[in-house]
Amino acid sequence: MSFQDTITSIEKMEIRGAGRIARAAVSALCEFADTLPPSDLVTWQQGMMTAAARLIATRPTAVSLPNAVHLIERVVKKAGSRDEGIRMVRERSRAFVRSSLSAVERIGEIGSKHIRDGDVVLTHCNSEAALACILTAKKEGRRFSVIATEVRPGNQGLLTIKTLGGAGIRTEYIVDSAVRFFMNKVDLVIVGADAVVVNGAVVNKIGTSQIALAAREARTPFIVAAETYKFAPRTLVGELIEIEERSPLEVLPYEIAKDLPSVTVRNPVFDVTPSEYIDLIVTEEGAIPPAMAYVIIRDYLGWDIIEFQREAGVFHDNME
Ligand code: RUB
Repeated sequence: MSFQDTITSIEKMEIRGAGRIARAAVSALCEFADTLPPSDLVTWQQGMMTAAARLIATRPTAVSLPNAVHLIERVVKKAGSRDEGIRMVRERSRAFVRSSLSAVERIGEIGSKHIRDGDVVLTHCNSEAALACILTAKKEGRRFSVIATEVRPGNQGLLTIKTLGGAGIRTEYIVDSAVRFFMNKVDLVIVGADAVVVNGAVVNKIGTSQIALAAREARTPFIVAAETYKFAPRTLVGELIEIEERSPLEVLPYEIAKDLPSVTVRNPVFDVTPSEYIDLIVTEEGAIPPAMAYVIIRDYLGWDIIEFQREAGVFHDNME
């Protein structure tokens, strides 16, 4: 797929889900590195950085996207020549895709342990990390059923029920507003994440926080499945995660909206679930309580925290 095709597909949500977006972005940069016309190193580096910025701008909420793109930017900056840069980008991009896929598999192995025989598991949206837990539990021979939400307005629930149905898992498909109605029969909620912030709060598909609230009220465990590259390092220095708001036309067709000039349709597509409502975050490095999110950012993400603090102006030399 060409660089421009990837940009368009992410914007139109043909490529969607935080992990898939990250893998598509690094693959697009790999392809782009090769196709830039012959030039000196600096021009190539500038071209790559512009492309990286365009990719990051496609969807603002999934932190996996800037995290993955940043890995490529780092090798672009380090390259001693254009050829070396292209080679390093290729290696880094392939390594990221490989490690992302194996992270999802590992999360499946760890998260599946929380699903017991006879459980009813509720999931929201279409998360490959959350689904990995469910599919692995099925492969391991456990007998359970799933409740999957519809996920208005994008209907990502359809993708989820196709995967669950394809795996022969007994599934009930419900509208988003029926979650509380069913919560008392749910044993476990598993969702994915677009971002995990330093205090352990999780940003995921709109509606996730309402589900967490209902789960808390019913004393139902609420688990998040998230690769470490979804943890947001910039939240260490007080940056907030931007919540994407998409076109009102995804919610209400123009034919209806045009006759209602006083009605404004709002379409935020993610929300924030506070850490108090989350029992566990399953990463490829192990399952952690949300309060340990800082440790993941510090120890596993490989980001230079001091570099961030300097950029944000919160670093003092005596902290070194
Ligand atoms: C997708 C969504 C998913 C997370 C995690 O939103 O909220 O739960 O991205 O998915 P959208 P994964 O459909 O708007 O991209 O585990 O696949 O990375």
